Amino acid sequence: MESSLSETTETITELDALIIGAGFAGLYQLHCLRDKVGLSARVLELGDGVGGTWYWNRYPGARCDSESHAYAYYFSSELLEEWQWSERYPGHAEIVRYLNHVADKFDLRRDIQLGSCVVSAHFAESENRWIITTEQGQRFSATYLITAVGCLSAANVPNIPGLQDFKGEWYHTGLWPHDDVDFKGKRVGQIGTGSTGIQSAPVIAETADHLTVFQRTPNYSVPARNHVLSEEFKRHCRENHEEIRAVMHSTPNGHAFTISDRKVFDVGPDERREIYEDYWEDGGLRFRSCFQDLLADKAANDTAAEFLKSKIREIVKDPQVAAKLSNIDHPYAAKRPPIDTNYFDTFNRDNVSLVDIRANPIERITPMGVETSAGHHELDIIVFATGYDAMTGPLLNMDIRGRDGLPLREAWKEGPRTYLGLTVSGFPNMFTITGPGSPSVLTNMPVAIEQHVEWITRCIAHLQDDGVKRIEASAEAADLWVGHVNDAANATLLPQAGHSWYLGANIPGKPRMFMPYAGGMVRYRTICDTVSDNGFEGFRLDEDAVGPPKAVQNATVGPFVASTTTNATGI
Ligand code: N01
Repeated sequence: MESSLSETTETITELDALIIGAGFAGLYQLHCLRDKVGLSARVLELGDGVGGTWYWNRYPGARCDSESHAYAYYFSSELLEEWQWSERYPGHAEIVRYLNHVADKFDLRRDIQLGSCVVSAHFAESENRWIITTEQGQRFSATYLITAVGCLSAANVPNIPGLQDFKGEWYHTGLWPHDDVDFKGKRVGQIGTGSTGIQSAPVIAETADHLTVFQRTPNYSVPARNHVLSEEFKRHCRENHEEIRAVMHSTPNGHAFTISDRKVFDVGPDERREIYEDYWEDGGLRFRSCFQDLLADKAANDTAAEFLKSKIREIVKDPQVAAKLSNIDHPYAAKRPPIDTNYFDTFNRDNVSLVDIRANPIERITPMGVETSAGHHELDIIVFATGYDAMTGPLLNMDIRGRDGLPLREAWKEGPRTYLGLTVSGFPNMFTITGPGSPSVLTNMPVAIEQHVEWITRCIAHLQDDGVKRIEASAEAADLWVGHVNDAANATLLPQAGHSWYLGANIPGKPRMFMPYAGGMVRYRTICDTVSDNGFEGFRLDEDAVGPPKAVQNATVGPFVASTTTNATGI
């Protein structure tokens, strides 16, 4: 039931469920809670349109690295049969069109409030409700609070001295203006060479007078080999979506391709090189499916790393530039590996230069450009492709307080602690879609999102049916889960990229802790199902504890984790 209560001076809107964010996660959560469970629900969205990450990430070259036929909701056959993607990888504008289509098709807009920035959410224990306030001065009271804020939505603009005095224009890729930025005739500096920078540099270079790429950490990249989809492939997807979904649900990363059982040293050097060549030609994230032990065995990984470095040296004509680009210090795919369209080729252009800021760090931004320890670069535009305060940033940027007024920031001062990545001890009736401790960014995101949303929906429906007023993860369950998340990461090479955002290492002062769950989507789904099938193990329902969570205790990490995380990927 939704109602507005007039208080002395202010109005508070009462809801069953309040959802923060109108991206893939928030839209589906609204549909499930409103149309399947029958709750009054509302989405508050900061942007002026739906789309979440894709509403903001409109930077040049922004395109999803998941293949389009897998980067979609699979809960509705009708939707799968009526929507057709145009290219192998969907561009940001096409994804925004898709999400708008979903919002219309399921009549979601009437319960989405755009332009609404949530500043606080406090649990009022005496009322057993969440009180949510927005920057615009609105107040809401809800039984359930669901955060659908995305993992990569808190832009990280590095604190480089002098930025405020820069006389040119500057942009962060994750907050790209909706009016196009014109690079024509401009000297552009791009800071950052992660997945985003690798997508944007080739496109910026096409129109800029000059592009200077400031590289701190060189990166691997595999060609995306994007192309327009044939009518035959589109028909295949429409007619076989059950089978495609079955593959996506059987793989650790939620993609629509399977991973070879073969290990790197099962084959000799010549055959291995041929295999790498074939997958390089095929392109995209599939490259990592060629062997199953690339993220489990450093010696195996070294062979892929050397292959990819040799490709950089082949493509880039200037040996000094090639050396800077291929001087990569981490195992392949231990940081989220990018895919690209002409990234390394871009450095063969006359109007592109590479500056190694590992050797010569940026000292400050001046009114006219960027000063490194080796000299000054005059610029008209600076593009920060410097990433995000990932996973925890979007949650901690709101003032969320649980039982006894405990701030989430305090509860997580030594790093995020969740149970299943979906709930936090001390924060009753709150759910975090793709929260830290969930597989999320190590998977094809829509698959993880559908699973999270459906589990939360099942949980809330159970509470409603049984008249349970409050659910809260026990501290013991959260401890077990955090331990399991660490064990799963440590069974892989992922923590060996010491500067990765997976560890929070990109944000000064952020606690170092491997945040996503690296045990694979299949294992994760099984654990979540076991937890709910056993009456929500590890939770307190009202005052009664159900536990301890045997599903987690039994989820040992071993060869399964090592082999199945080989192809962990992000969005
Ligand atoms: O951010 P990043 P991103 N001075 O953090 C550099 C997803 N995604 O936006 O490595 C100088 O990976 C930083 O250097 P270093 C995907 O999950 C998906 O590229 O810290 N440089 C690095 O080079 C991805 O992983 C898609 O040494 C600084 C870069 O900036 C995630 O988003 C597309 C700096 C940041 O790389 C984030 O990717 C794009 C500083 N102070 C992204 N601070 C699709 O699938 C940071 N850097 C569409």
